[in-house]
Amino acid sequence: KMDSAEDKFCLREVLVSFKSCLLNDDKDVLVEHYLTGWKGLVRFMNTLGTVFSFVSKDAVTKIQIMENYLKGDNGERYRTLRSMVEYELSGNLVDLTKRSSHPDSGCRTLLRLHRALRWLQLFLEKLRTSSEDSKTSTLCSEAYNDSLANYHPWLIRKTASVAFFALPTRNTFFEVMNVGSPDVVVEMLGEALPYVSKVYDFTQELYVQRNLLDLP
Ligand code: 1PZ
Repeated sequence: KMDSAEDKFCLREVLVSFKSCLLNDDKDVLVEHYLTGWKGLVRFMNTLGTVFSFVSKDAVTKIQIMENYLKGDNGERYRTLRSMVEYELSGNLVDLTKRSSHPDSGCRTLLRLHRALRWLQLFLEKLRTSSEDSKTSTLCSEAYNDSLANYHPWLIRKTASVAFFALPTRNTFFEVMNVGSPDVVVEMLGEALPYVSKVYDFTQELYVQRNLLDLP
């Protein structure tokens, strides 16, 4: 079937990846689909302009690190978050206090994406419940200050807060999502965000249990 909308970017599909990565009654997460979701988010971010390329570059680097583990000799151990954590911890493959022999463990790399997912969750929830005249830069920096900013040094916080002013208006933002009218976007977010929350909550719980939330 010919469908020109098919190859066009759509945020709905991206958020659906976060639904499809949930396994075993939300008690595990498939790494491959988690990364598919992230690649979609990066694509979306790149449509917002070059100002955000310093953000997407870091996300791409981290996605790449995780994909290399998946493709590597021990790829099977990286199939789900639970098995990755189990494998890396039991093999002493995680730097717990200082980056040294395992500076780019799957656990610490995924933690960075996990913290960023919290930002995304907060930001999209703010967008969903915002009024038409809300400023995206304000919503974005509020979400950032309540999440990622706590882990970033001053220079990155400063750069991020300047970049937020380059964000398009709420309406333009909704248009680039390529989902439909603002009403439809709001509805889609209401359906899809619970899946992002489930993925976030599972990961958070796993990291709390194994005491991994402060990995350097
Ligand atoms: C839609 C507008 C996009 C706004 C994005 C808001 C987040 C701004 C964050 C800017 C930080 C990017 C610079 C890289 C920072 C890294 O030092 C940290 C820590 O990694 P380490 O140095 O320890 O290896 N990286 C991160 O915190 C991961 C940041 C990923 C950001 C992805 C944002 C997701 C955007 C989705 C857009 C829909």
